[in-house]
Amino acid sequence: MKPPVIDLRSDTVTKPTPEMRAAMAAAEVGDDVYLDDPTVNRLQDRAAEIFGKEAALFVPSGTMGNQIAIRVHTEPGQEVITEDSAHIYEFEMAAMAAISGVLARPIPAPDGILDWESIRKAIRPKIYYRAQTGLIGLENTHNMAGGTFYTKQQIEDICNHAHDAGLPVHMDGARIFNAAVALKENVANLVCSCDSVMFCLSKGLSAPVGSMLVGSRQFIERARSIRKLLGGGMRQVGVLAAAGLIALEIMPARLDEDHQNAKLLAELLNESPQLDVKPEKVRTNILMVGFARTLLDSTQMTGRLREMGVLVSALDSVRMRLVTHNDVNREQICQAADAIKSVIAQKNA
Ligand code: TLP
Repeated sequence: MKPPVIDLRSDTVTKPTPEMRAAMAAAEVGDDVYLDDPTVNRLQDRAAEIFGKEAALFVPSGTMGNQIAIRVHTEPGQEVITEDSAHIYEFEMAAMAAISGVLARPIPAPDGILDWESIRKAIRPKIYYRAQTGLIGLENTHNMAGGTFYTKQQIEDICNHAHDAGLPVHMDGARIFNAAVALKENVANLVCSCDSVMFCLSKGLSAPVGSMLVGSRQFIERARSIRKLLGGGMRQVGVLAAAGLIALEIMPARLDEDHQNAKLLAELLNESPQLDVKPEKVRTNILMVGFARTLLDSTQMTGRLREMGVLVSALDSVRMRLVTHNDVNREQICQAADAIKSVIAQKNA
């Protein structure tokens, strides 16, 4: 029998747990466009409560959640300040231009973590013929920087200054629970100064589908109508919300295991002098690995690993991303590290 594939491409690959499947089968449902789905309503109430915000909205994807937030916070012709490898800028098509008529104003930041000084310099002067800054977008954890995170103080500093300047702050918190767990911080405290937060149920929390937007009641009311405009008004979606409730209530408590696995993987790979890994920077579940010195390109690296049953994501020709999650255990992490080392050894031979 072939051993199971070890899929480290992303935590989006997680399958619903047996508890989720049972809850999905038993879910009470109704038409959510009429606000009649009791399970969706329960999920939204719990998300608002856990995040310490007035209201929440279930959305089909993280991308839709972020884009709804941008649309609600901005006017066409404005700019959104983001870090220059942020998901809203790099991986959501040019959705903010297509849907909201705004431009991204990307600025680089060490480890993907912005500070007020760099944001302040990117804010446009209030002159009528200049595009106006409409929103600041932060990402916690930061995906492309390797799961780095903002602390509560860093977020608060940016938000306080932004609010003084009359600007809202949206948090792309696709993996906000990973940040909260790594920081040993309550998630509501972590984001209390943000005007809106999107977080994903479908990544490390293992739900099959869905993300949440949280914010003020007024923000969520507007978000609900933009969701409908985008075709995201769902009907008996309590079957998904039931899995989402388990993701929200139960799954954050186990994320530390993923963080430990990512650290272990980083340490094992760091034993190879031909790989660039920084174990000290691995604090959550994402690990970036440079392999230029192996003289393998990413097609060779990912292809050979695939043949050995290990899936990884190529970032460019000499870097790959490995993400740990609920469907990969410690033993499989060791097997994946062995597979990567043996691909390098074959090349050297
Ligand atoms: N990230 C995916 C890919 O799109 C890169 C992944 O495999 O990591 N914000 C952040 C920070 C994300 O990492 C993602 C997905 C999203 C938003 C979008 O979520 P979905 O995929 O639900 O639209």
